[in-house]
Amino acid sequence: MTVPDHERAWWKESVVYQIYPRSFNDTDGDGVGDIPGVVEKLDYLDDLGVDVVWLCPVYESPNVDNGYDVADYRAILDTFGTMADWETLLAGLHSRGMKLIMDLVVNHTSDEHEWFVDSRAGDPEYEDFYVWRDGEAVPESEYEAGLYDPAEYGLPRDARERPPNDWESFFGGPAWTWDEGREEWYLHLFDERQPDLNWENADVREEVFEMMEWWFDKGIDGFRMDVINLISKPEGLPDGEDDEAIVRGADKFVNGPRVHEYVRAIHDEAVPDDAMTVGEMVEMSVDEAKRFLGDDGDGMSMAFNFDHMRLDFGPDGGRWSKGEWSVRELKETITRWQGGLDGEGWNSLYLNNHDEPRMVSRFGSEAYRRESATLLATLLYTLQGTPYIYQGEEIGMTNYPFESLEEVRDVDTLRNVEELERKGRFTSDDDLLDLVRYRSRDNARTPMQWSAGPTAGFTDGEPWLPVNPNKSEVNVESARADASSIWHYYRDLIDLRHDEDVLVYGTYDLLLPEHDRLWVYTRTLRDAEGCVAERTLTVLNFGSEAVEFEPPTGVAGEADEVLIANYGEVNTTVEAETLRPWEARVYRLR
Ligand code: TEU
Repeated sequence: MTVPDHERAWWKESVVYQIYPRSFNDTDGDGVGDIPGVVEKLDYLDDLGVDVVWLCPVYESPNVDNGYDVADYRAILDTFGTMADWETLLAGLHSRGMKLIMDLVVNHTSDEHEWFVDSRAGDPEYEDFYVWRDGEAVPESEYEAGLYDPAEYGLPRDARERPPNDWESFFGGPAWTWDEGREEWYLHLFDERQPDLNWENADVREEVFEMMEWWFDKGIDGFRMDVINLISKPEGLPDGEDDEAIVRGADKFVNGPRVHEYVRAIHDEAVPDDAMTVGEMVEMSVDEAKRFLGDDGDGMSMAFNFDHMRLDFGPDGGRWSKGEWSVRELKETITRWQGGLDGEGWNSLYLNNHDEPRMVSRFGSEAYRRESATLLATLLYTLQGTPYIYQGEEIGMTNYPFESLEEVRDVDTLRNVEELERKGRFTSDDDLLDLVRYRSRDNARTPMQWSAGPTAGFTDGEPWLPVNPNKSEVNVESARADASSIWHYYRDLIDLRHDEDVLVYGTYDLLLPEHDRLWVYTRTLRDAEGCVAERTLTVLNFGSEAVEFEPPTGVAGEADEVLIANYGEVNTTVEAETLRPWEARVYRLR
């Protein structure tokens, strides 16, 4: 056995499929996906070969942020179905040998959660469940000099008060909202209808642990933990100091002083040993991530980091401007995480999700849709870590050609664009729409394309977001009928991953680091004596032009088998060759 038992884990050997239920499959014709819709597609998921489903929030919610604003953690949203439907889903997954992880959103709740309703009303039991503070008085002179505008904080004209600190919300504008009733401000790192819980309060922690145990008792296999490294806020809530921070104040509330204590307590108190947890980690470095993961960490199985999602941020460093990314940078970033966590943690491998544009449109090429989608997949499935498929990725779905802001539902897009318009950032409507088409989270949220039918087979009603006009070309039905499709390539990659320990556990080593188009690396498993037991080579031509590949020493002339390739039959020896646009190959080395 090349991989020691203590290093093995079911979640390392799994492929995860992420479902955004609102957009997956609608069975009752209201235009919104539902849980019976997921149940209907269980055989589909099984055929694809995935092991785990991550279900985005399905809890009771007013849907200001599509379920990331939870009003009741133990109830299923009506639109999505009933608890009985959810139980059918879990049983259906388990009977097919698949597992289910749920979304844990506990940095904040909805303002409709009864804890907040009671907190707002000043009920002594819940008073302290959220982060309430007095504001800062503003001298009349500042108002007169035009340096202070109460309207900016939604306050009446005669107000002379600003929020307790200068933190900003991820969705634009101040992270504080004034509450008339309590005459205090409350903190919200996201929308004003998503107040942040006060983790300093032991009762809050206890409530969260109990709720998690309740779901584990129902039989779930793990949690994806939403923005989990934001839960600890520093004492005194100091102003932000870093002008380059992703939002003002992030240098203070990211990885706050008690974050490890809390995350460890979550795992000690509420997570069974064999469960899987994946933390969504905003602004996380490799070294910080190690403290959450691995044998000496806080108990978390793996982490999503955002480093590669920042490469195309604009010149001002922000998400809501557009910059250029390069293959070199992407390579360097991923390589840093591959090397950094090897033996000390575990990576989550993803290039898109419900918050990010579609990976083909962003990192690949819509003109070479099949080739680039399969190349990107080859990358994800031959790196160390657990690969995640975001619904529709397996058929190469692309961004949506938004024609107007009216087609957008996403609170993040709408609020941020409003804020940028206020600051006069756009030169024209086209300029604005360009950015929306590039960045909006709704790119990922348009309905899943099952067929070429009128609503892509998603619903019998009016879909809540428009269906991508490319549905006649890009859909599950036609992809499954075509043996050379992206869908079939995914299935082959997933099989390969299940068959080859080296692709799961092997160490990653980058070759040709200076090359600005080719991404070439080996994965190596060693036996107990340290001798190479298994080795693979991945060669990717990351671009739309043909490129000469000169194999480096050590791999030239090697190989006896091609494990997978996205242009069909290729030479089984590694030799100098011209690689075609977006060509990807994986060899087994001798
Ligand atoms: O996302 C947190 C997050 O930091 C981003 O990916 C976010 O979408 C973006 O930066 C917006 O500023 C998580 C969820 O995945 C997202 O859907 C939620 O909106 C957010 O938390 C709040 O719960």
